[in-house]
Amino acid sequence: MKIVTARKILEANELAAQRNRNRFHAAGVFCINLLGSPGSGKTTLLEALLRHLDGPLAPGVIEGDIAGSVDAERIEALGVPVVQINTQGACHLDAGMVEAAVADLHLQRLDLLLIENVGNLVCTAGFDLGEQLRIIVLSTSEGHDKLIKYPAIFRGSQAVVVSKMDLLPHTDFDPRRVAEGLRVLSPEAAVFHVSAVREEGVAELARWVAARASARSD
Ligand SMILES: Nc1nc2c(ncn2[C@@H]2O[C@H](COP(=O)(O)OP(=O)(O)O)[C@@H](O)[C@H]2O)c(=O)[nH]1
Ligand SMILES: [Mg+2]
Repeated sequence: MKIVTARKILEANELAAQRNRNRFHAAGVFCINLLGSPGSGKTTLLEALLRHLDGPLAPGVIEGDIAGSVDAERIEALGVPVVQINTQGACHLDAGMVEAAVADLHLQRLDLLLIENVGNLVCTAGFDLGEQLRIIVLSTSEGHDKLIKYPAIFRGSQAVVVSKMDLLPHTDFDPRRVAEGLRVLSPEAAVFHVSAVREEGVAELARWVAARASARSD
């Protein structure tokens, strides 16, 4: 019987992530891993962000889902190159899946690659995809206690988008608790308060993403 340990899987992932990083670097592509719970608003945020990134940055998207292609269809409708990964049950993307998907994108034509990970706050945290930046989307309807319950994913993120701010008056979500949690888990993380449906806070996030992307390519 052959037993493959989690350590070996993670080592293989790290090698694939490094290959992805090298390819992104060679092609001048800035890569973002977008994380969050199912339904936190990742795709809606991506759509809004893509509408605001109408400057010189050419974007491409990888959509990660267990099954289906509804999110990729939403991105395709915006005229943005997109590849859908179906993980067929796996609760996270890994670097090998991204490596395979990238083969279907013309990396040389892109400046920015946005990867929407599978909706999950646990498994996604442990798999480097070769990205330069992790952004986590936390919606006001999920509760501010998620930083206490899922610290690893917040510890590894450089930005938190508090989404669905339009719903704030209908919830007990306290944005100050997010700031408090981040002071411990990721003090340097940027925080954005966004309502994608009202297009509020999106321009600020788009400017920050564009600045980070161009800083890396200088
Ligand atoms: N009220 C409100 N609803 C939102 C917002 N963003 C997304 N939603 C809704 O939340 C649900 C899940 O959104 P989606 O973007 O598909 O989430 P994902 O599963 O994280 O990609 C959909 O019904 C969206 O219309 C927002 O800013 N405000
Ligand atoms: Mg989605």
